[in-house]
Amino acid sequence: MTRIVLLSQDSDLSELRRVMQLKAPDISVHLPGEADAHLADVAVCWNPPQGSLGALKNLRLVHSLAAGVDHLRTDNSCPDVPVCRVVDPDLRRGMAEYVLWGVLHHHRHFDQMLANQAQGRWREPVQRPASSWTIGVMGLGDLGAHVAELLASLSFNVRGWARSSKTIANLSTWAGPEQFGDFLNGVDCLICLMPLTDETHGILNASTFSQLNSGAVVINCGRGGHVVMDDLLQALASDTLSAALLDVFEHEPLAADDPLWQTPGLTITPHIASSATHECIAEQVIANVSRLNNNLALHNQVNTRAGY
Ligand code: NDP
Ligand code: OXD
Repeated sequence: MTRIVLLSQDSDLSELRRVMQLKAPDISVHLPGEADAHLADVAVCWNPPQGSLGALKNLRLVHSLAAGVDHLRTDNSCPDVPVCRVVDPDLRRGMAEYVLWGVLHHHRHFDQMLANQAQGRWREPVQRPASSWTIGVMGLGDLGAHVAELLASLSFNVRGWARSSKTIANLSTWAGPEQFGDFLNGVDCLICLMPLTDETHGILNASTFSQLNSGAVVINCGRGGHVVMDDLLQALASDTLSAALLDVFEHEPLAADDPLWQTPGLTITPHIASSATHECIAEQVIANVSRLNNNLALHNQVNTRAGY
C-alpha cells in the first residue's frame, strides 16, 4: 500500500491531507509524527524540515506541492529519487492576472494616482500606448511564456529570455547568459518568472538594473533569492528604477518591522501571485502515485541536475 507523508516546517498541511484522503481513500496520507508516517514511500513537500526526507527509508518519489522546487533545499538529506512539481492551467491564469495587474498599475500610472489621492491631488497622468512600453520576461516556461503571450496580445512590446532558445509568436526571444545584455537593453518593465537555481540566484542586481531603460519597473514573482535587495533599494533611490513590485522574499513572511514595507516605490504582496488549489495538488500527486506504481513516466518531473 502506498503511504504519503506531507512535510513542511512552516505550513499547516492538514487541509491538504483531508482533501487527498477524500480523493484517494486507498492511500494512507500522514502528517509527520503519526504512526507509520516514517514508512511513507512518497513525500509531498513545501520547505521540508532538515533531515525529514533522508529519514524516509522507503522513499520513491518527492512531490513539490507547488510549481517551484527550490524550497526542497531546506532539507539536504533528500535521496536520489524522482522529483515532480505542480503544473496547472489555473495557476498559469492566476499568474497572468497578477502580472497584468502589476503591469497596468505602473504603465497606466495607477501607483501615482493612488499616491495623489492620499494627498487630495487631482493630476492627470499622460496616457501611453501599450506598444510604447517594452516588457522583458525572464523565464519562458509554463508561467513566463503564458504571461508574455498575454501581454503581447494586449499590444505591449514583449520580449523574452530563457536558458534555451525559443520560438514564440509575436515575441522576440534571447537565450543564455551571453544574450542577457541584448535582452535587457531597451526594457521598460522587467518581469522575473524564473526558478531559483545556482545560476539565477541574485540575477536581479545592480548590473541588470543598469542595463534597463532609465526609470524601469521590476516585477519579481520568481523567488526572493533572485533579488540583491541592497542593489534594488539603491536603484530605487537613484531613480535607475522608478518602481518595483515584489511578491516573493528571501525570508517569508516578511517581518512586520521590516523597513521594506515603508520603501518608496516598492509595492509588496505576500507571495500570492498564484497558487494551486488543494484539489489540484491532490489530483496531481495521486495521478503521479498511480503512474509510479504502474511504472509509467511521471508527469511534470523536474530535471534535478538543472534544478528546475
Ligand atoms: P518552468 O520550469 O516551466 O520555466 C522556467 C523558465 O526559466 C524556463 O523558460 C527556463 O528556461 C528558464 N530558466 C531557468 N534557468 C534559467 C537560466 N539560468 N537562465 C535563463 N532562463 C532560465 O517554471 P514555471 O514557469 O512553472 O515557474 C517559474 C517559477 O515561478 C517557479 O520556479 C517559482 O519560483 C515561481 N512561482 C511563483 C509563484 C508565486 O506565487 N509568486 C507561483 C508559482 C511559481 P528553458 O525554457 O530554456 O528551460
Ligand atoms: C509555487 C509558488 O512555486 O507558490 O507554486 O511559489
